[in-house]
Formats: sequence, C-alpha cells, structure tokens
Amino acid sequence: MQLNIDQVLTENKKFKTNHSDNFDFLSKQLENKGKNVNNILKKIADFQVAIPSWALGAGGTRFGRFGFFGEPASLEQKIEDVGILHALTKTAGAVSLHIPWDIPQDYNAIKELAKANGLVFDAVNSNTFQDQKNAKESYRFGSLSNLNSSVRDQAIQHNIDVIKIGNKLGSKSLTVWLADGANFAGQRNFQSSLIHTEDSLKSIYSELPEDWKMFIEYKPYEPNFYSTVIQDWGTSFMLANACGEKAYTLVDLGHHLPNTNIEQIVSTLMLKGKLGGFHFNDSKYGDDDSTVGSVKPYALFLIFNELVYGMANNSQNPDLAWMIDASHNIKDPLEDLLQSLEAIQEAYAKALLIDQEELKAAQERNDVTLCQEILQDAYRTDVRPLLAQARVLSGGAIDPLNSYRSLKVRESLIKQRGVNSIASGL
Ligand code: AOS
Ligand code: ZN
Ligand code: ZN
Repeated sequence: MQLNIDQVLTENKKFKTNHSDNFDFLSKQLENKGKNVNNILKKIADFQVAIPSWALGAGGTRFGRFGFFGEPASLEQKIEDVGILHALTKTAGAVSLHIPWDIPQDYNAIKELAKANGLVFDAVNSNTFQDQKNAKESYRFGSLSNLNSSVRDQAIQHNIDVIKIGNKLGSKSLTVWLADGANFAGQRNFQSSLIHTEDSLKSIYSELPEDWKMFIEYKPYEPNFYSTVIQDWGTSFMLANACGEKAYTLVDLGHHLPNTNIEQIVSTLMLKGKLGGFHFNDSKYGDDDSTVGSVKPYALFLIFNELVYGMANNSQNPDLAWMIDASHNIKDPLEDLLQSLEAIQEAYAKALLIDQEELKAAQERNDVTLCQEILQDAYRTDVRPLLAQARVLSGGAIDPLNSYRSLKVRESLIKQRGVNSIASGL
C-alpha cells in the first residue's frame, strides 16, 4: 500500500489550528532570541535518515521473534513500508538493505518502486555473522578474522558480492559489522585476529568503486562475550586508516560500554575526518536497540551538538550517512520508527538552537555555568512545532503517529498481507 498526499493533507486539517498557534508562538520566541527560523526549518527538512530493512519486522536479527501482524514478506513490501514512513515524516528518504536478506529479484522493478516512494538506497550491509544455506564454510569461529583462509575468502567474497548488489541499486556505501571475537579467555590470539581482519578488510576495500565508502562498525561485546575483534572506535579508526581514504568509522549508539562519552568520540572522529555514519538507537544497558531518544535524550542532544559543530567546522569530514539501527519484539515496528525519526529530528533541531558563538565566548572566559546554561536553554526548548512545520512545508504530516493510527495503516497492511506474514529474511 502507498499513502497518498491527499490522505495526509486531509489528516492535517484536524491539527492545523493547534499547530499554527504553537508554531507562531515558538517562532516569535526564537526570533526574539535572534534565530533564523527559516534556516532552521530548511536544515530540518533536508535531514534524511535511512530506515534499515531489518527494523520493519519484529525482532529476528539477534534474538527470538514474536512476529507483529502484517509484516512485509518481501523486499517490495519493505520498500512500501519505508514509503509509508516517508510519506508521513518526509524524513525517511532512504532505505538500508541487508544481504542476503534483501537480494532483489528484479533490479529495475525495485529501483522503480523505490523511486515511486521517494526513496534512495543508502549503505548496504553484509552478513558474515550467520551461516548461509549451502555455504561451504562456517562462521562459527569468525569470518574476516578466521584462522582458516578459506573461511576468510568466503567472507571477503560475500562482501564483494554485496558491493555489486548495492552498486546495481545506486548505493554508495558498504557497512561491515563483524560478530568476530572470542567467548572465552585464551580462545583466540588477539594479534592474529586483528591482522587477519585488517588484511580481509583491505581485500574488500580494494574492490570498492571509486565513489563508494566503506563503514566499519565497532562493538565491545555480543555475540562474543569475552572479546570482539573490532571492539571500539579506536580499533575501527585504525582499520579505516589502514584501508584508505574511503574507509570510515561508523558509530552505533548502542555499541558502547555504559557511560562512554559518545559525543567526544564523535567530535574526535570528525576532527580527523573519519566519521562515516551513524546507527541511531537508544539503550539502558548495552546494544538494546531501543527507540531513539527514549532513555537518554540529553546524551543524544549532546551528540548532536558535536555533529552540528562538526558539520559546520570540519570540512575534512564527508557528509554523514544517517541510519536507524533497531529491532524490536513487541511494538508495531512502523510506530517505533516514527517515534525514532521524531526523536532524531528533535535532538538535531535543539542542537541547531545552540548559539555556537556565544558558547565559544563563554568557554574562552571559562564561564562554566553559562556554558551549561547555553546548552540547557536549547535543550529545554520544545521544538516539536518546528519539526511539524518542516514536515508541512514538505507535504508531510503534522502529527505522523496520530495520522498513522487514524489512517489505520497497520489494519490495511494486515488486510493486505495477512496476520501471519513474517518479515522476509529475518
Ligand atoms: C549489530 O549489533 C550491528 O548493530 C549491526 O549494525 C546490525 O544490527 C545488524 O547488521 C543487523 O542484524
Ligand atoms: Zn548497528
Ligand atoms: Zn548493534
């Protein structure tokens, strides 16, 4: 199913008066503070986030599945789902595919469908954390880091195949996340694991088209609980440097030990021109993949402060790939993604309100209190009317979640796909 603009506009009528009041009030406040509201609206509208194909079904990437009704049973249906998100939010203009879960049958048809939904293909993701049907070698003891060169070769070849698939769709980047590591102390030699991983990544890198990037994810633990080969940003950064200028570190918010200062990592990577992209999610403990902004919204805001600063000051760092990475068992996945998109935009908009000049001056005077106040004043502003206005200007919904429910999208999807449809691939 596809949502048409008329449905969205009709919905908007319900919220129009209330929205105008809120927006007028906020714009006046911001303009009194010397902010250029139109500039901010434009930045918000331009900010597009890729939806991962694996977030459209319930669970199933790393844990058990308790399927949700009307899940997309094919790549086509996944694209339709992202189209629905984009029609409502005008923020989800891209999709990130996972291979082999999402291998297209008919490339032209898939490209046409994406185009009709206003979507482009963001990073393609390889999968060497599961054994594939009929595969010759097993990844039980690792993929790119495996001691056995035939296993490494198979994993390298898979990544090269993923690049080829992505290239046919117009993707411009490959994301590599490795589950490789050790569950027990003494199980693996750290140095040989790292050397093999670096060599394997270099082999993949050498097959990267000229205008492509390679993103290297890091993660401290899970599924291996004693050690992960690419455990932290430093290791990812080192490997990216070893590969070359088209290789970058990818920060997944859930991939840090508790209380890690992620905003500082972001800042350091941008200074060095090596931050490639983001996987947004939130967490209480580890890689929980919770709804973005649902647990630590202030931390997300601090991260966006560094991103906004970096985007304005670090021309050495390329444009970033913004992606959500989440997977849930119990919530309507589309509702969750609507909430996540809103939270990302909210943190971004608040960060845009920070007066960077004033902050710099306060830092130079060592006025610690004022530095904090500047951040907190921006954070405490309710920017939701700005987000709604940016959507209205782009033809989206004033209140995406509300409209998703009153347009009975899930009900229609269930009617079309059935109660028991299970997201393909997962
Ligand atoms: C896994 O923890 C990583 O975050 C991956 O980016 C992603 O979740 C995975 O590739 C999907 O299964
Ligand atoms: Zn991730
Ligand atoms: Zn993860």
